[in-house]
Order: sequence, then C-alpha cells, then structure tokens
Amino acid sequence: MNRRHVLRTSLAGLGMAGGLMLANRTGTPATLAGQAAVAPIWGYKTVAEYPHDPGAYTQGLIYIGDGFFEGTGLRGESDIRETVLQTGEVLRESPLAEEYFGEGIALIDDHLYQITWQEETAFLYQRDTFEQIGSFRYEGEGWGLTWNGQHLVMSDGSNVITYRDPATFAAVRTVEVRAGDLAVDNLNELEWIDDEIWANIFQTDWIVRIDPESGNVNSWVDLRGLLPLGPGEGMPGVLNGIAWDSEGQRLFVTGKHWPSLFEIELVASANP
Ligand SMILES: [Ca+2]
Repeated sequence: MNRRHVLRTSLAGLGMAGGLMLANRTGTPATLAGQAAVAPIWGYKTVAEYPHDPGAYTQGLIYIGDGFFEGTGLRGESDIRETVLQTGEVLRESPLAEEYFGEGIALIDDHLYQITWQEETAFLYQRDTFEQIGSFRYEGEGWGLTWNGQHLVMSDGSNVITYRDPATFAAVRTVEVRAGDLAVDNLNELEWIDDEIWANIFQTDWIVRIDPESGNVNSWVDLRGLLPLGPGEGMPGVLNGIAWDSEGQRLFVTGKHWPSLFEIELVASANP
C-alpha cells in the first residue's frame, strides 16, 4: 500500500497518467492514457461532510447503518473499529498485533475479515465483540477487500482481482483489470456496488468502476478537489475508502488521515 516504487512495466502508461492527473487539474484519464481509457468519466457533487478521525490510516471502509466498520493500517497502529456517521466518533476498536499492517476489511453476516499488507495473513473476527476467532494464510500482498454475496473480492496492488472462498480464503479465480490495452495497476480499497467493483487507485484521486466478470473498466470517477485544503495545509494522505449504503443508495468516501468523510453523488464530469 505505501510502496513508493510501485509502477510496473504494464502500468507505465497509466502510472504516468496518474502522475499527470494529479499535477494537471484539467487532465483526464481519457486524454492522458490515450486509447486506453475510452470509458466515461464521472465527476462528483458533495452531499454531506462528516468528521473522520485524522488518526485513522484508512484501509477498509464498510457502511453498517448510521456508521462504519473501518480497518486501519501502519505497523503498531493498525486496528478494526466501529465509528458513527454523524460524529466520526470511534465507538470501539481492537488493535492488531504490532507486526501486522492492516489492510482491507469485509463483513459477512456476523463475521468481519481483515487482511494484512505483507504478512500473508487474514484475520476473522466476531462482529459484535471484535473477538479474533480465526485466521487464514494466503500468498502475496493484501490491499483491498470486499464481499459480493458469494466470494470475498481482494486486490493486491497489481491489476489482478482475486475471488476467494470465505470459508477457506482459497483463491477461486482471478480477473485482470484493464482499460483498453492498459493494465490498471495499484487497485486499492474496494467496494462491491450493484454488480460492479469500485476501486481506489493508489496515489491518485481517482476511482475505477470495474466489470467483475471481464475486468474491463466501465467508467472512471474523478474525485480531485474533494478534500479542500487551506493555505499551508498539506494533503493528509491519499483518497482511500469507499462505502455503499445499499438501502439508502448513499456513497461515502474518505482517505488516509483525512479529517472528513464525504457523502457524494456522481455527476457528469466537468472535464470529459
Ligand atoms: Ca469498502
């Protein structure tokens, strides 16, 4: 997740585009990635802004009704926590052991899953108590995690999404995420929304909406400018964290160490 070197050969095009996207506020993935990104681009409208614990290095976010489960990262600071939507208050939290760097989380009924960055370990918790009731081993890095009703859906920092059996954490199948010919790398926090995978792209203010069967990018979401910063304020951290209220049809996003969490609506992009 906080790898600085990141870009792989396959991603060189989009990686450059990502840098330019951040630097050039009028640029778009479509123009910068050329033929690679023929998919539509969404802009956004802020519906509401809520407090968010700026101490939270957000790695996973799930809406649970008037609040969230959130997984946080960094060694010695990682935890799972339950928070309140309106106030951002942390109702309860359970820390990970110091050697683990927490990443994405997923909720299946009474069980909460949490993956780790490089420790190849996933933890299983009882939802109501945060008691650790099990763990799984897997190969490779862990970045984002979500649940589609059948499988856990996991990212690892590459352009590969892995579907896993929630009973064993075994990989069931994988799909490569592409926009045209470009591999879309650095897929980070995930959310399954209406038969699409939404993914933060690490180190950018962009989200990709992915066809879960083919891996094709259906559209892009441009969230540049979402967190307004005053003079002299540095960016707290990158955009990371997508949560969907399926009943209320509300979309929430935040970032690592962000002081705010936003409800947003997608609108036609101002920079198509
Ligand atoms: Ca999520």
